[in-house]
Amino acid sequence: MTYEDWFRKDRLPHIYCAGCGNGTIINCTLAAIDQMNWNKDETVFISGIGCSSRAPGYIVTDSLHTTHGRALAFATGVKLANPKLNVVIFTGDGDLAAIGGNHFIHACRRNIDITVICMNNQIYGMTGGQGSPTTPKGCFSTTTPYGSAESPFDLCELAIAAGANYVARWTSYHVKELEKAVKVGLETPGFSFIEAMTQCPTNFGRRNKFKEVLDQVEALKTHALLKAKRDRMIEQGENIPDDFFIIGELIRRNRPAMGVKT
Ligand SMILES: Cc1ncc(C[n+]2csc(CCOP(=O)(O)OP(=O)(O)O)c2C)c(N)n1
Repeated sequence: MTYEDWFRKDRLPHIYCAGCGNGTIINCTLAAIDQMNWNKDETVFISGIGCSSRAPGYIVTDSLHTTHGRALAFATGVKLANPKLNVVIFTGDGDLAAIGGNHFIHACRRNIDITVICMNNQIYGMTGGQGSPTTPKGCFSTTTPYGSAESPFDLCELAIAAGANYVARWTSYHVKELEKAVKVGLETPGFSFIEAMTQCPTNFGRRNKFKEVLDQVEALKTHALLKAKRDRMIEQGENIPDDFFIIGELIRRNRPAMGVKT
């Protein structure tokens, strides 16, 4: 497990709650990065603000822990100033899609050669559980005490529509698939977006009737529908329940990209 070399052990203990899925996603990302044979001096991790955005602090390379929602603006600057660098972003659903939403669509449109890992726990974790743009309809948060009345964003569909070259979604349950998807994202020139659905037992689970951490992981597993199966169901005219989400590689293409190594 050579990817342990990437951990900054002097920063432990970490801030994550017991049962949080973020560590799993960081592990999957580092396992993928470790297979790239990248030089640590040429690899930069960038994040905004949130629990998920604390991830770069636990990694030995240089990193930028920036302002809320602005990870992609900083990452764009870093990559365009020095295209030789490998730039990886950790972000949360609030950081990326609420305050950072505009940066997200434009980074996809520009198709900057960076890889974004979004830990989607469907809530603002760090600030105590406010609803985010991905909080599912009917779910409880401090700002939706009667259940969210809004339709959530599908972050992957957004990234595809805005122009990203590579888009995939997995969960903290699907560790092998997630690791592989991150690796393909790292290898694909242009903007790569990997959404990792994850459990937040403290702020989402407690409010949404998940008594145990595993109940929430189980829900991620049972509500995840493989893209190929979804396509078959549509062909056969079957209904896809509203509370299901699609997992798998959702797009891989070769649009003109910016900041690609020459
Ligand atoms: C300009 C600004 N507005 C609001 C905040 C407060 N704030 C910090 S983290 C956060 C939300 C984090 O949610 P998310 O990005 O989903 O990450 P998580 O903590 O769930 O991983 C907010 C609103 C801030 N730091 N800066």
